Amino acid sequence: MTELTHPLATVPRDELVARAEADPHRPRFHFVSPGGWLNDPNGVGQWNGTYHLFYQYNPEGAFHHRILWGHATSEDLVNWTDQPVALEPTAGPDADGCWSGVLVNDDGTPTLVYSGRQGERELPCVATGSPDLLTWTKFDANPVIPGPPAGVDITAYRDHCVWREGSRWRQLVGSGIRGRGGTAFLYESEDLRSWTYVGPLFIGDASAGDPAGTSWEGTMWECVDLFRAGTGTLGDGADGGDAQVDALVFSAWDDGATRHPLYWTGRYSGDSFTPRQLHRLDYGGRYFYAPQSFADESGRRVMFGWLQEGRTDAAMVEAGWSGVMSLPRIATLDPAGELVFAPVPEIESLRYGHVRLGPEALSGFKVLDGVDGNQLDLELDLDLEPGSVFRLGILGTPSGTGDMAEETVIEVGCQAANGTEGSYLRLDRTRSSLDTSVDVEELSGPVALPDGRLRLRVIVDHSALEVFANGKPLTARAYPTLGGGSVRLSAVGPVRLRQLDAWRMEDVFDGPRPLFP
Ligand code: DQQ
Repeated sequence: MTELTHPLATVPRDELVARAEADPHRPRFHFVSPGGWLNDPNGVGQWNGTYHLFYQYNPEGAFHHRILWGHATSEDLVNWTDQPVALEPTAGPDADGCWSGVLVNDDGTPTLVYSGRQGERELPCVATGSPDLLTWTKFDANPVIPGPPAGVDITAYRDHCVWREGSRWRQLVGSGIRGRGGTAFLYESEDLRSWTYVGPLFIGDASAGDPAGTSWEGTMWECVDLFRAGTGTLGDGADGGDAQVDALVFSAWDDGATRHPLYWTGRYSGDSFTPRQLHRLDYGGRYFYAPQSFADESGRRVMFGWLQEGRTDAAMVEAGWSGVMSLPRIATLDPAGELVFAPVPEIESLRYGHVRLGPEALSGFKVLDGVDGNQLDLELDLDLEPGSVFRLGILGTPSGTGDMAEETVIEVGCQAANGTEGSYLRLDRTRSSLDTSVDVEELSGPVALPDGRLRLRVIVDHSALEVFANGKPLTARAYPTLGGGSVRLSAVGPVRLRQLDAWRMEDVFDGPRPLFP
């Protein structure tokens, strides 16, 4: 049990769970692994009513190495039951890791398509499941695609999006073409095992934009996810607002650096995707990485993402755990042809201790009596006049001299009369933590505030933060050291609070969970 095989496995396995559970930064109503490392959501879906969440998992310690597929199931997307590890490396094409992939329904047979890693290579592999999806058998002739397309100089090649189209299967594999940009290679198959290369669905342009910028496409696209986003505008005004809009989601990667999730809106038709507009998926950048989505049985587009850590590798290893799964969020298309998000309403079942405030004009600082803690769900409805700024301070601890020793601040500014031009959402973490080793980079992005109206949703779960400003998400992490949970509102310029609703949130796990259920 305590056998250590990797240089970073400095915490004995039988101590990981206890350490993880004792960590004040560990979320209590987001899904986290029992201990050790978690990264991408995989194989997300609903099967005979039950939701399945597989995830990249290293139970050896809180570092990325020899990845297995952890597995959890849920009846409500809120409470999760750990299931046995679904996939683990074995001699052959996945000897060094079972990397990201998807779950599909092959005429009643649950089937996983994933990236097997051997040495430095990742290749597509297949496994089939028992009817309850708990036992998985790898296809005996993996990999199902022997290598990347011949004659193309690629930066990397992995991760899958697989769907049924007419009588055939189609598959995208994320990649990048050196000197050009990220891409998704399109394949076709009749049986999920024998694949014909069709061509690149669409090739991005890594020379476009600032490589340091928040919309840079990267040199490789990880975790490509193509879906029908809805009916709306493709952004050129000529479509009358009722065009079919498809979304191609990817995580921009460059030379080992996980940058940020982006998506193209456009039109998938035939063998290609005609892109129209590139958008940021989440203003938290790498804090909502490698998202994967599915249409549930009621037709909702449900997305999960991986909340990376903002503390040092050594701090993660010491903590015994790393990585948080986002709350499942529903993606819809707004009238401007962009995706907007909201946590699934099922999450509201965890709420208790309701406090309501408003209406009132805000000026100066207002500490919210009766609303504090580090497991909160806050809903605010506000009117901002042009030039005004609204701030919400969370996870705060007063310094004793009237100031705050620690506080994480969510800020929304209304910059123009119509509320659209220049208006923004910003997360200020400069005073989040007295621990100087944690990430405090500012995160921000544009938010339209039609007529100055802002609906703000803020979910606080210890170090995990999910903010939605008029549906635009900003996901991040914060690591306050003083344990404070005060909530403060403040305004510069005219800001009116129509209503604030606040709840505390229950835990979703009863206590320590075994690393190998
Ligand atoms: N993580 C996986 C890869 C994917 C990356 C490996 C994204 O398959 O490209 O754990 O975070």
